[in-house]
Amino acid sequence: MTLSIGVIGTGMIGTEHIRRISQVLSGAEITAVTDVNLDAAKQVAGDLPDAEVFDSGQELIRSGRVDAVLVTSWGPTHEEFVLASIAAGKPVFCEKPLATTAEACRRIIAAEVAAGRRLVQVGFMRRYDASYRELKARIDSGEVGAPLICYSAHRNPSVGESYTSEMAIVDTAVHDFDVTRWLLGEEFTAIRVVPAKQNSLGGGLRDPLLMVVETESGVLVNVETSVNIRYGYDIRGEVVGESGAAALAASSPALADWRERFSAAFDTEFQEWIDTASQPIGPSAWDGYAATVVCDAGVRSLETGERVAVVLGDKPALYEGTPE
Ligand code: NAD
Ligand code: NAI
Ligand code: ISE
Repeated sequence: MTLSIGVIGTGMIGTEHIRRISQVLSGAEITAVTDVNLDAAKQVAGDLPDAEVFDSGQELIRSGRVDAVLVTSWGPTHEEFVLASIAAGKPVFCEKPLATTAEACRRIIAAEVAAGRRLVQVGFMRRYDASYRELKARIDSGEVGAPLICYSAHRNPSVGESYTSEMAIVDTAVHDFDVTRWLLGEEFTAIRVVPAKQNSLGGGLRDPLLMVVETESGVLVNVETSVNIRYGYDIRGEVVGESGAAALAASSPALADWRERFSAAFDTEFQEWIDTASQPIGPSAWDGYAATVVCDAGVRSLETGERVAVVLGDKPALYEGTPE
């Protein structure tokens, strides 16, 4: 059966995912699109064989032509569309972040728990990247012994004018929080964010940032965000254990952006979602919530210079088993 997908947000990543679903992957078609910029949505629909343009995300979600929803609008709109999809009983794939505050994520979790089944998947595509999967297999095999320290560098060559210092945490490092939490299989308990000497190419942003995140067993995760480091898009990771160390393969030469680095991961992520949308097995609303709680604490740490506790509360039974 072909899955009919409605897409909310036909910007940069929305059009990228529409291309991959309609041209690269199998088992799904794009039957509906919308964007606050309706002209952008119409233009995208014009290139598709059978996609209807809707005036709003809410109308798209209600449509009988939509089996499943893909949310690729900007972060502050995610909560509204994810909640409406749950209310309609439709699977929803939401690009990161699940929502921009922990409170909003809790409302999503409450709605999904009340629905009694998983409907939400969050776009943490690094878990689908071959080099991250290999690193996790090496850690899980015991090759490096018990993990003690983890390094995660997240470098972008440049960012847009609307990018703020806080976005290095909530928009960029959110990936590092999710993937290291998944690699280690542990929740975080505290974070401290320290601005480094300012990159003069960054137009006044507090960039780069160094973050030290603590896990419940005491592992330290050191995250670096550098979002104006002109040489390219570069993602690095290493786990140091009691008896060894294991690292991601470096991209050489450095790449242009996330599209190039994670294209294959996005393909794997979306093929799995298409195949399992009615009972999703990828990153859950709890995973989205856990990452956003760390982001909230990180922003407070950046503001105050203090170490800030990360407090998640109880995990509903619906999400047992995550992080894997
Ligand atoms: P973008 O600004 O290019 O696109 C967002 C689109 O959403 C725009 O076209 C905008 O008009 C539309 N939009 C905003 N509010 C809307 C609403 N209420 N209803 C319908 N459409 C609405 O942004 P982007 O770079 O494509 O990012 C979108 C999302 O994808 C963000 O959540 C971002 O964090 C995420 N993202 C993830 C990755 C990744 O590596 N996984 C990479 C880039 C972006
Ligand atoms: P974008 O700004 O290019 O696109 C967002 C689109 O959403 C715009 O076209 C905008 O008009 C539309 N939009 C905003 N509000 C809307 C609303 N209420 N209803 C309908 N449309 C609305 O942004 P981009 O870069 O595509 O990012 C979108 C999302 O994807 C973000 O959540 C971002 O974090 C995420 N993202 C994830 C990446 C990843 O690596 N997984 C990479 C890039 C983005
Ligand atoms: C963007 O939204 C992403 O998600 C990319 O993966 C990340 O590298 C970039 O910093 C974000 O702005």
